[in-house]
Amino acid sequence: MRKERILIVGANGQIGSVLTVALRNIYGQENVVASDIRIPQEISNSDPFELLDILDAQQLVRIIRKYQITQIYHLAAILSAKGELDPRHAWDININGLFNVLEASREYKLKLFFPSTIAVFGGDTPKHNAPQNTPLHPETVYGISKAAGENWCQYYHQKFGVDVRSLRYPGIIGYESMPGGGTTDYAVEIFHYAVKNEPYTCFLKADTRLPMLYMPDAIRATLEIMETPAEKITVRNSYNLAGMSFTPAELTAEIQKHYPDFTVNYVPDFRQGIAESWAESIDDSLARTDWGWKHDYDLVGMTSDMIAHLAV
Ligand code: AKB
Repeated sequence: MRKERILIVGANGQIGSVLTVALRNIYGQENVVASDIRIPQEISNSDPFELLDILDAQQLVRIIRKYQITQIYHLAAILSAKGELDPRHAWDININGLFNVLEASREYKLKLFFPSTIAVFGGDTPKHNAPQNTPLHPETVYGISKAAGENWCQYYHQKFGVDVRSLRYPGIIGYESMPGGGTTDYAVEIFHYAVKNEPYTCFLKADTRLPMLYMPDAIRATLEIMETPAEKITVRNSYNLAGMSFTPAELTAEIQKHYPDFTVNYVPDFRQGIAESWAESIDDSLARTDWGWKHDYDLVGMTSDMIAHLAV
């Protein structure tokens, strides 16, 4: 059995920073190389770390060779809201960055994890229980790039045998790290205001229902799909993945069980339109059948765990 040496691209991000710790616990600190375009704030816990702009294919290959990498978790991306502010840049990072990773995976026979998103769905996707296989007409540059990325992953698997696995993440909520540039970010920010007993201004309308997943479930799903025997993976573009769905009003009501005086006011901005183009809930039955996916956290469990960790 070959020893796994893992490279995480985008290791400073919301998911990357938590996934790096989880992978190091499994494979050993020295076997999990964190990389990002910026040096992490907590440099003491970050070794081994390499600076990497994912558009720099030569640097990527240098790192792969230096550490004899066997797996890549490619988490670097520009998310939905930020992508709309500079579509060309978002396309460049999300697509050309992926190309560099796919090419390296082909050449060095690496196993690859590619995160996709519920943003691949568009206004013509069924709102409830969005199916695994449905026409994808995304309405953001982020969604367009991820839908294209899913197809490129499937192509590299079919043409070149690259062992690529992918999940369509819903909004991810966690206490360890902050999201950046997404439409579901409110569901993390709101907790940081609640525990300080400060009012929160939400950029989505109170009744905007979106699919969400708690970080421990997201990390476990990621580890599980990567450990599943290849013959059980029947989807090589990206698996639907679900945990819970709620509105800002429902989340506020749940938080108010812990902080009765907590208040939220609603000032929707351009992110409202993005949210309305996405499905409200997701059918992830194929992930459950193929590799045994099962979420642990619902709205009640996630809320009390978030507060338990964030409250001082
Ligand atoms: C976003 O809001 O852009 C992301 C996502 C759902 O992929 N959190």
